[in-house]
Amino acid sequence: MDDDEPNKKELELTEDEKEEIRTAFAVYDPENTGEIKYKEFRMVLDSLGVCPTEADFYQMCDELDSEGTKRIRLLKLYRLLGRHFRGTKNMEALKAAFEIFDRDGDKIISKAELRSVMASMGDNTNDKEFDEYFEAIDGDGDGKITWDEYLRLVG
Ligand SMILES: [Ca+2]
Ligand SMILES: [Ca+2]
Repeated sequence: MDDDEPNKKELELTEDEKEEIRTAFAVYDPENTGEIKYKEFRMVLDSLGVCPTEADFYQMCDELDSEGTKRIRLLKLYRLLGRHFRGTKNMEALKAAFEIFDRDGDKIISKAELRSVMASMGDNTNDKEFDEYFEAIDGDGDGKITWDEYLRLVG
């Protein structure tokens, strides 16, 4: 039942990464039960440098705690963090791409910026399609794409 994840190979952790997770986990699981509470899970994530938003955190908990025991199991954590670590590996490249879009460097991609970069890449969507595309990325609808919104798109 645990073998249905696509791209499983790509998401596999290295031994070093597993060790890092195990060590962080063990701090909150001194009795080696293989399980920790949500609150402790949050601290494990912090210590691993994974800082999800509140909403993302609870989504992770839901995903990991499919039985609803309010506990996070180490074995499931490997899987989830595999995805996350693979993501951070590409973080530099993602940042670089973001900076291409963010022409004036204010850490926000405006509609005009996105439009002009897409145009320079030979994009020929019409205004209506472009608006729809932009709205799909602009999660909170404020007309600007933040780093978080961008990550949601590419991540
Ligand atoms: Ca900008
Ligand atoms: Ca926005």
